[in-house]
Amino acid sequence: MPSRAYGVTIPTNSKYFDMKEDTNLNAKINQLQSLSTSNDDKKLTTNQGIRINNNQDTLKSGDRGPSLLEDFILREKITHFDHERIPERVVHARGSGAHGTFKLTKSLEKYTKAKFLNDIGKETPVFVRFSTVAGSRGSTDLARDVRGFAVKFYTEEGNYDLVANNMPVFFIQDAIKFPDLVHALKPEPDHEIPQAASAHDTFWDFISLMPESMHMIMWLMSDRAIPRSFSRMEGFGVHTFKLINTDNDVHFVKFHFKPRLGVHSVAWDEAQKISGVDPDFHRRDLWEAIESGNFPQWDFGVQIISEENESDFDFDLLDPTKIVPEELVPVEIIGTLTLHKNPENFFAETEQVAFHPGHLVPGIDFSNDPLLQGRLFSYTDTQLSRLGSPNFHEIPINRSLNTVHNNQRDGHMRQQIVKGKVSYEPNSIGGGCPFQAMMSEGGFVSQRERVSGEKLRKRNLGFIDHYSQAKLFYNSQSAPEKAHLTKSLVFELSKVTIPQIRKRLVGQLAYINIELASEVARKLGVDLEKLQQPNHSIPADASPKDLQSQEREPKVTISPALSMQDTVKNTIKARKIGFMVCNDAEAEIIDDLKNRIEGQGAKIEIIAPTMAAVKTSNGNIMFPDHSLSSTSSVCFDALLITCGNDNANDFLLPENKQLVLDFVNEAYHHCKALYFGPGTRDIYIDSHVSKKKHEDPAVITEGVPEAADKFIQAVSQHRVWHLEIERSLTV
Ligand code: HDD
Repeated sequence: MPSRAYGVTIPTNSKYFDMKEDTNLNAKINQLQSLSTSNDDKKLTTNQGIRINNNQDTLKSGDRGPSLLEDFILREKITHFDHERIPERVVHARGSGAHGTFKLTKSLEKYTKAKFLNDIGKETPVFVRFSTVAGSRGSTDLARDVRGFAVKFYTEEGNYDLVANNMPVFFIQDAIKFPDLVHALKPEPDHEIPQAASAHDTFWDFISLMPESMHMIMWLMSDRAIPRSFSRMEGFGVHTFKLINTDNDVHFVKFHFKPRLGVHSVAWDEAQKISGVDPDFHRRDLWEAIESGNFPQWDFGVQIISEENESDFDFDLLDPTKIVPEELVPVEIIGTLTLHKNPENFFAETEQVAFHPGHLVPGIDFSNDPLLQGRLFSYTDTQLSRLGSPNFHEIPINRSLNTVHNNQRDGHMRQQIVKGKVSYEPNSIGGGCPFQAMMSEGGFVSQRERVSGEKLRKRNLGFIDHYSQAKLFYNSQSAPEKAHLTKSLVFELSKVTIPQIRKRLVGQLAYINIELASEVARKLGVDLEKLQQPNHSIPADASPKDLQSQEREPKVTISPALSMQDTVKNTIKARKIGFMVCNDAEAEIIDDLKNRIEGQGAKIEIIAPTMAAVKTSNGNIMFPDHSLSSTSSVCFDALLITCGNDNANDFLLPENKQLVLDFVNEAYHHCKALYFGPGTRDIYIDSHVSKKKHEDPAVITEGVPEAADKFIQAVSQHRVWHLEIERSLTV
């Protein structure tokens, strides 16, 4: 039915309404739909359901006032508005979510009784929220930061949350240090600067005194911290968890999400510019990908380790600053995660969703990782202050599909109306209900584990090798990745104002790789030779025997799985390609390129000199998506440019030419694929591209054989990072 607002009729076949037609319903989405409402074709009411006749004028004494206190419509509206904010998350405040489904493709029944991991083909509804960590709710998506990757599985046995990140390790080994880490990372408390950035004194002060962070710092300084999109990031459960089967056998497990589109990142210079041009870059990408049917997908995988093999590694499995290299324990793919539906309402779903690593189902259990153990306290606690009530599980997005039956009662904003007199156990009045479930009925039973030991605050010596895996990560990177990592360390530390902190950090780098440390030292003006670095990783009371135990030879020194260079590069699906077009451009070429590229799942957006319609060579009219001044090359994965003949080339007009050259030059320096179509010779000649000295597979000019295929191939490779230096020398 068409809807009307102020005389404007919005046709029901518009995109807006199309996206509301769900072809991807699942049990959770059905549940949410039964709780949602729409204002279409409805009369305006107060919160008490009374129809409102005039929502534009306050009730006044005479038409020039004063306003009357009795105006309950005004009071209700303003009171509600005054209270419509809730505290943002203390970390991970900036986030974007989507609904989807997890489909099991390989049974894990041998290892776990968790039903959603048993029957091949089983589909479990999920809600996933991606986030940055440091910035506040309105901060940029492109901050250099870890990304949260929190997945709520609405299983038939209750909610299971995998509260993961896009990096497989963490900064600290013990939860007791989390508030210190976060205080150091967040804007400094005196002036609340900087927003969403780790490049400041307090963060690096803390890190330079925290050698256990060095492995995570390698990840954070790599391009993994500036992903191209959420759909091109890996996800990791970080901790070692346990799987338990029906015979109560225990296996350790590490969880992985591997993106079908590969792991790809933008350049740091690009990230900073995107933060200005489109701070919602990742959120927009996720939303648009789902709306256009390019559903983001990940393979879900596990690394399984038997209890007997727990001590086989040169690190402790409980240490969250360590990975289990895939070369030692391969990742077995057991299912697919697909995100296919955007939320209907950001606040109701993405903002109010409450994750918790302690939301478990039978068949999955915690390990004794001290970081995980502390998290188990923190997440419920934070929801109480953020969502304001112990009834946060009743908020629609948090409701389990399994109905909830217990004796918990009352509290702020209680929704469920539980019948009867009984809210205690044991009882006879209620016939003993609700009954405890036996293990065979799906009752959760914690894994039986023998524990003994003195009560003490001490770290196990198996946790004190802080550098081997930092080295493993650095050594596994390709040359361009190493260069980016070095540059970002220089960038971050150049923002540190206290020389002592910079020196301390360079000293830490020297334990990882001396060339890396020397290069960073040189650019910071630190004299590496003069640094006398205490090894902070060794506890003051460690004995010589302890020190020896640190020097265990790592079994793996290079891991190809850690380099983004070795990722998936066979698709242009969901890529966003800018097509710069002006009047008289050859229609045939535009149509051909557009059809081919869009046929492979990428999206073309037309950029014209202005927002005025463009008339192509055959007289057809094209409506631009952007004008030269309303977008930027950093919003696109690649550029195509085509114009009319040189005499009538709008791109060469004085008001446009510099903007066009900026577009082309910037895309070139960010190592993107460029296609120069007919009429672009002058632009090519005047741009930095023409100064290149060698063949460049990602610069395609009209007329070369199979130009379109070559362009598509170049886009699928993401970037020509190996040509970055050559491309920057052409300035
Ligand atoms: Fe955490 C949020 C992931 C350690 C305390 N965390 C939060 C979110 C993610 C993670 C993805 C956002 C969830 C959402 O989208 O709502 N956190 C991690 C990972 C960690 C980790 C992978 C280490 C392996 N976190 C960690 C520790 C503590 C916390 C050690 C405290 C002791 N985390 C929180 C929190 C948050 C949170 C304060 C803020 C908002 C929330 O929980 O719901 O409780």
